[in-house]
Amino acid sequence: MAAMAELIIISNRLPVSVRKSGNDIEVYPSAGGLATGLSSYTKRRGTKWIGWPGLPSNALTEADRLQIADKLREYHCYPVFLSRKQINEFYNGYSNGVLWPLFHDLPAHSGDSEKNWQTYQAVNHTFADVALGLSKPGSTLWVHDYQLLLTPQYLRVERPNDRIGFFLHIPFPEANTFTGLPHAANLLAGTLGADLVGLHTDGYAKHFLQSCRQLELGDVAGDQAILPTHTVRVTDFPMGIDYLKFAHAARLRRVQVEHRSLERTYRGQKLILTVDRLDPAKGLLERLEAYEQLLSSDPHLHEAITMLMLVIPSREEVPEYQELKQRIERTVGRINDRFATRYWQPIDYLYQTVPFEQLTAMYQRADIAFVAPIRDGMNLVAKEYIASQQGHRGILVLSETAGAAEELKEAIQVDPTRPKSLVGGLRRALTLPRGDLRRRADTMRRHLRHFTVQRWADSFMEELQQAPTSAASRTYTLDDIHRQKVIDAYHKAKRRLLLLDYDGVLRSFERKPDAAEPSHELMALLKHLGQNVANDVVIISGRSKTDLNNWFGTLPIALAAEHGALFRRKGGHNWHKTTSSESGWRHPVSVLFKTYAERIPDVTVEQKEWAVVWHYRAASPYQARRLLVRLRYTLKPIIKEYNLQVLEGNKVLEVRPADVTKGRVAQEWIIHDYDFVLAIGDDTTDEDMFAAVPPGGYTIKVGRGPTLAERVLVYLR
Ligand code: ADQ
Repeated sequence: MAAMAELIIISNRLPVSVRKSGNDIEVYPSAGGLATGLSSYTKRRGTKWIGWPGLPSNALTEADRLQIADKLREYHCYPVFLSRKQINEFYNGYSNGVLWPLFHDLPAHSGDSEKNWQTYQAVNHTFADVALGLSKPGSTLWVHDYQLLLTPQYLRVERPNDRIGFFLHIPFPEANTFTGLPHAANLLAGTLGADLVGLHTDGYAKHFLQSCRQLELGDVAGDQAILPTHTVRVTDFPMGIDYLKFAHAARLRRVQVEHRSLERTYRGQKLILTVDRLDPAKGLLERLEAYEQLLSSDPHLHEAITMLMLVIPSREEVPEYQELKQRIERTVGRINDRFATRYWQPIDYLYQTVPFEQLTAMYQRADIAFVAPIRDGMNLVAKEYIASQQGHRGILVLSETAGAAEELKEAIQVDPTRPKSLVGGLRRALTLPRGDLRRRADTMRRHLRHFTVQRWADSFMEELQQAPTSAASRTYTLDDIHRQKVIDAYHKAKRRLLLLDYDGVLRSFERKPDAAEPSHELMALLKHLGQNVANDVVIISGRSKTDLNNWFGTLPIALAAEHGALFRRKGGHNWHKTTSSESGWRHPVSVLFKTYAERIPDVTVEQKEWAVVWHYRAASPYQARRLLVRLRYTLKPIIKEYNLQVLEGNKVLEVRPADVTKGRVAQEWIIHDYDFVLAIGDDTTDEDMFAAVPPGGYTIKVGRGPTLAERVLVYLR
């Protein structure tokens, strides 16, 4: 865990709930995933958790409030009191009537009124004010979820130098959907008050950045949104579970008792389990209908299977949720009426919160977990089920549209909107061979054991601590004054050298490297600069000479490929190599890279003339990161033996001879007499180039992160 300043967590609800009984206030912990993940932080002095305690303030006397605040303090919690009207407009109205459905690709229901939006803003402000009042400048502030999208910005205004993180627990919709929202730009600008925005999947992060682009909020480069005031990193942190808690639950006596009771109830039956909050996004009706179809088409299953549907009450004040509850219950009734026999009822339906012991006993007993939300940010139930399974016999049927599907590839994945796919998924789950079940479950379990919720919280915190504070990035920002200085120096100079990186500098990143071809405007600009006899323009890139030749071969500029292993002078046709190394290293490195690439989808191995590259931009970031740890380790002896270097670029791992650097190739030009040298780069490979620039030259890094460059570029127009 990184050393850290005072931590303030801000979320709509606290990790404890408050109940009023008579004149007394009772506070009891409600151990959700978030509370578990953050428990090692919340126990420390200086950590405060701010949120609504769950009771409208109208129902509370002044004495109640004092009592609540007093009791909450024992849990490091601090209340934000909200009136019934505020809860109606901010929570039920705007958060759950507008944002929740839109973010889950569902039709919005009530709540899209100006009044609700006003209250949403005001309440977000109140959360920020309470947090500011309880913390000192220099704190770390971590805001959670869609109810508080504007809070980071309100905090930022008062605390330009604090570290502010934001995590979204629900999906982020496609940019075209999001930007259709009347206040989309305000909401996004609000969230961009943070230094780090975390989402469950890489896809959601992409949608977020794409929305920034569409709404012209800052410049987007790689996974960063670069704003005039600070740079925001937007990336995925898939949330895990408290693995050991579920894996070891079977040892608890109360769990064993529950389990035995379930064994008795469902003796001889295949048990299909569903566990969800009551919510339109969870696709409960669709699942019921699929089950009905299965029973009607496969009569041999009658009396041999049961569906246990556990529904946790949620947002009971919202009319749409009340209606949904009635529809679910009617459907359950209808299916039971249609198929029940004297000895068997096809669906057992429970509408209640159940204690942990009972829930895990259900997970253990279930043969199939049927997790088929229409859309879900992550879905922890899927993960909890896998972790709880003891006999390696359980199988997970999982929506491809749940965030968890990106990690749990071995689940039987289904399309929750297609009844055929749901029924097919259930049928497959019922007939999968035992060996196959075991293999799938083992792979998923290994993943979950590693990527726990504790690790999730730690990695978010570490990343947040690494983010440069806003003030630091402002100090190095290429502001108007400095930009003018560079332009003036350029005009005064007689011999100029421009050293330019390509990807991430002249062109933004694409998922597939081939797609990042230069625009017509860029080509025209390079041509214009190159034609000037006073200029030497050099593109120094990690790309192959073929790519560079194809794109820039006809321009009057020089090219350096493969991070400086090869270069071609302006107007020349021959490529020269800079390294003195032999090529015996290539074979062992390639074999290793290929072996690792086969373990996960969407990783590719590129063979360059002087490098072998492992590309993982398109792969699941978590799986890729996990493999990278091992890959680096296995590479070590080879690196030593052949005097190589490992280079970690933007979602690439590259191995090449140690004497190949952008700095070394830059020397081919720098040794000549220039009175203006400008180098622009964006990643660690460009640091060698910056280091080679003589005093008086200009070095600019695009994006954030530690750098030798003199300035960090904010506007790239
Ligand atoms: P939820 O929509 O609430 O969370 P989920 O991730 O499945 O969905 O978490 C539900 C939690 O409630 C689980 O930990 C489960 O054990 C518990 N639970 C469910 N039914 C229960 C019952 N009847 N009794 C007791 N406990 C029950 C939101 C997002 C998700 C995202 C999480 C975390 O919608 O997509 O995964 O936040 O970020």
